[in-house]
Amino acid sequence: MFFSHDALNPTGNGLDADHWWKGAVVYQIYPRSFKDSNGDGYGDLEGIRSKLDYLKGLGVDVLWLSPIYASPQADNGYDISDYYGIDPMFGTLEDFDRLLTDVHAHGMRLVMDLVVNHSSDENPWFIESRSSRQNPKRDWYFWRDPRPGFAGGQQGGEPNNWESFFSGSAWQWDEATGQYYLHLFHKKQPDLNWDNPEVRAAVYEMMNWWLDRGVDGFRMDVINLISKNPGLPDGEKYPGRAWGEGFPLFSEGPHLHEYLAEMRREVFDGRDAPMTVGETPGVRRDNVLLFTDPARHELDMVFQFAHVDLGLENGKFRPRALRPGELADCLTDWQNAQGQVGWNSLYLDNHDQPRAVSRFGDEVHRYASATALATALHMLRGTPYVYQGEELGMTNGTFEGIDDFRDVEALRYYREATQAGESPESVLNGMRLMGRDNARTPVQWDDGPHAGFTTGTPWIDVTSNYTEINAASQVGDPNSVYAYYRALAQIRHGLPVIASGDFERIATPTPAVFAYRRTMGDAVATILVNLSDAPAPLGEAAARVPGTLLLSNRDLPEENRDVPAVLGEWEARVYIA
Ligand code: ISL
Repeated sequence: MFFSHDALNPTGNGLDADHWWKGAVVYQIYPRSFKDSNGDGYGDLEGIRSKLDYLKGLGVDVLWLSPIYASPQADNGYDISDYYGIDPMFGTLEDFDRLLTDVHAHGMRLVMDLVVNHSSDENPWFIESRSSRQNPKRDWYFWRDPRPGFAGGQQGGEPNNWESFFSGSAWQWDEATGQYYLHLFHKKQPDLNWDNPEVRAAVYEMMNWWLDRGVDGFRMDVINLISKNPGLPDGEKYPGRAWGEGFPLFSEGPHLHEYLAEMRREVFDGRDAPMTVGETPGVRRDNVLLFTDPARHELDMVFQFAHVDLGLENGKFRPRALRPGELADCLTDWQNAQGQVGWNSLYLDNHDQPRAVSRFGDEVHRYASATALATALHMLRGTPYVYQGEELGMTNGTFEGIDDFRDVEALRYYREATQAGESPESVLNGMRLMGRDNARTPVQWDDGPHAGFTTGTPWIDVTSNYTEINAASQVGDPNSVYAYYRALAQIRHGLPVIASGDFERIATPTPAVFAYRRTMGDAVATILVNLSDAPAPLGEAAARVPGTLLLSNRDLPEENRDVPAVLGEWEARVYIA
């Protein structure tokens, strides 16, 4: 790589304390797969604490932890049975406090996952709610009688035709009290009824408790789903489909923004600028500023899904190849939707997505494509998120057969698709491409047993390429994916134009090139990335790039640092003026 530190501003990126999160790089930790300290095969809080120097060295500012609360782990912790407790798999509340203190001592912040669209069915709130129809918490969840003319539990008796995200009906029959309850995800994840003010008060109390303990903000799971259309009507029915289209009836419901503004007042106002990021799958572009316009006092930023959902028209596990330029066009549309008013969360990888280098990049040109994608993403306007292992260029997992998969979504899909007659091998292929387990294999720390993740037996197998791809071999290597991510973080910290400048797409002769400009006053950064494995001409764009080379994923001798006529395969360059 080439990186010229000289262009960086020694006094930082110019953001004030209230907007610190705009200049930050967030690192997502999926704790069960990050680092195991006690040999039980699951990552834990002490494991995270042992890697804080590594994370600080990478240049990240914020750690977001996927859920560590007490949980039966039906959906790996996104099913919470005690919002005030740590799951024993991860440690204790004392371990948590120690971790938080150490994170702060390293000059980093810690953000918790907030999962309050639903709880676990083992949460005392739900246990009470389910205990009788008269229970004071009955209305904390959605309980409904069977559809008229049907017996409870009979097929067709579900109160409406909504489908669960993990397939099958979104309703579960409960024999004891003779009603169904709603679960948009797994049946062990009953949806909380946000229209009940007691529910909202209980959630805000819990959030305040964690903030008082010292956490620095929340990532809010499926927060666009918390207000359902009253009456829970049937969704539109399409021929040949078993379930109706429930999504428009439970996403961005009538009270969503009222609740988010209320949460802001009850939890965040008057504090020291905690960070808030909503996970908002399926939110329409035209509506995004309703969440992120600062004047509305709701959220700092949201995760949109359009780019990770590209090519999935035939179903999540039946992806088609993307057209050249499709990813860049989509990212551009969302930059423009946020404009100068809103703020983006920039991500390609997370714990629900296959590895970006395998999906959008090219494992043959692994270093080049991982760094090209990272350049394209991290130089955009918004806050960049790095998912554990992404900074090493970790790839999709190696799953030979069904026994190698762990994810509840994938296992259920396999059962249903094979029962419907699809060949097991073709179902498995879809899972290898798109399954969430791809992101959940252990972080590859070194080339020792189980990649240094655990001294025991890991809960999910390490990917077989760990002897080649691992942190130990990359940290000291100036030409590693890790070193490149560190440079990207330094640029965000040291260049106001990257931290908060405007965005403008630059036209190029081929769709393979993603070219754009960031501007702020007189400062201009120009980003040129070839997102393909073939050389690509820059055309007229090459003549209009001011300044000098700041960063490239190629090791360029001085005579090759001017803007070229053609970008090589997966070549990335950033110029600064
Ligand atoms: O990965 C998905 C299924 O294909 C997404 O639809 C995902 O379920 C959606 O993005 C919501 O994700 C979040 O909430 C889920 C949890 O399983 C995911 O891990 C979490 O990120 C339910 O809490």
